[in-house]
Amino acid sequence: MSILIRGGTVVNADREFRADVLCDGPKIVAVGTGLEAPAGAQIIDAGGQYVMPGGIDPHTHMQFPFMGTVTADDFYSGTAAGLAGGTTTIMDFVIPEPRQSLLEAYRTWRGWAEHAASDYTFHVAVTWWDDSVHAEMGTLVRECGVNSFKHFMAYKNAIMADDEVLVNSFRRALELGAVPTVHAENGELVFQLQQDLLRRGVPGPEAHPLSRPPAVEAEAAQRAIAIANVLNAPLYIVHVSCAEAADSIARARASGQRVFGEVLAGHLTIDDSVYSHPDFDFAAGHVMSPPFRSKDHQAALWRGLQSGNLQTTATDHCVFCADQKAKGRHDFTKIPNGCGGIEDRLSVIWDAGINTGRLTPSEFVRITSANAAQIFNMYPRKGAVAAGADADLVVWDPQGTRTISAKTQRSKGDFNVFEGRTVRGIPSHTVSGGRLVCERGELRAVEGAGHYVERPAFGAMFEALGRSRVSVN
Ligand code: URQ
Ligand code: ZN
Ligand code: ZN
Repeated sequence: MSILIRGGTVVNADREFRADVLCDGPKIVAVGTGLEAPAGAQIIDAGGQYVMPGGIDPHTHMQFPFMGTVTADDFYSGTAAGLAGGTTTIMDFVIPEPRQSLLEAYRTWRGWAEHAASDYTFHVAVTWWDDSVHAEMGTLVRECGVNSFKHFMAYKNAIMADDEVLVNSFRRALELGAVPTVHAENGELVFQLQQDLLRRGVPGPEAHPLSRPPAVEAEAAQRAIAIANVLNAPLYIVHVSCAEAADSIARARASGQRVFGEVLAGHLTIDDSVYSHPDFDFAAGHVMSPPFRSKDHQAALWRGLQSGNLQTTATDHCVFCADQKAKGRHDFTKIPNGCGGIEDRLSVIWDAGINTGRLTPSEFVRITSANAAQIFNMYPRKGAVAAGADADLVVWDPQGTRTISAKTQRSKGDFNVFEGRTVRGIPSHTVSGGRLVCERGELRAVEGAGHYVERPAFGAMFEALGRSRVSVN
């Protein structure tokens, strides 16, 4: 089956140009002007619209067992929601329990993900350390197409990685040509601040941001950067939410360190006033970590994206419904942490980034797909509109509008942090793996149609980093 997208403006990370795009089966086979439609081809009229690489969300949690419950979106509903919003690839997380085999957890997540409607790939979390973890990281990289490992510096008594784990795992990742990534919050400080707040009689969701102030994130981000610097390892910091962490990344990059930062659509557009809302369900619906911050921090995150010091945008799609959030009604530390957004990320960032003049369309493509594809070694298979790339595309109507609401979303969540926001700039068509899966809001996602994306280890860049380590020593 072929699809010809005719008459649009193709937007890649490097430039915009007028061209038709021809897809044959799962691949783009031609990008150029005046392309002929093969017999039987489906034709999409992209006149007045942009044709961009489908979004890559580098940070999601589908069907994730966390804080005594499981996220509401499974791999089918979550990826279907993504397709509706123009996201065609997710990077989810395999998160082993402490002492659990990484390979066993990886196989479990692979099984769950067979239901995905879009392509998917996995970061694997390192939550503990011994020789078997060292060995299994090697197997994951060499045999399973995993080239990134995640470390949670928060969530004490659960999945938190201490400095011993960080140092061992960063060192091993470098040796293997894989990218270490971190959730940067000082888990000990969070734990102690939480206990202080409960003791002082502040058990509601308004205590959540008080237990995780920017300094707690800043310390962990700086520590991870320092560890990576000593080892000469690259580093990717997920959901950077505060100016201090963004500044640390900018400083490290200015000194030649290979550090990357990810920003969430929510952190760019929602501020911390949500936690003082009197309605528990509303405030708890926004409980995620790091928390939403004040507007000054939002401005710093936008500056980071504009300057190129922060490279990717994500959602951390991790959906819990009101009955799940209610577990923490009398103790905010028991509110499952996480919010949704996979269906809304592209529109929210387009509306707040392009319509305000902060970003150009090419910069939009960089931060919503191309940079993630490059950092995690999927480029140009993903993140580019080019012959030979996967036929994962979004036809973007810059004048189309939509008002976001939990009532109309595809996600199984019953809450939406962007509720009531009217965005201008929406997908008119989403093509995933060469199939038209969403047309003007009509979703035709197919359970199980997505494929696992193997991501090879890095070679040259890491060899160079290794050499510079030898010369430093
Ligand atoms: O920390 C994360 O990334 C996960 C566990 C989701 N929850 C969250 O609050 N961000
Ligand atoms: Zn996190
Ligand atoms: Zn997360």
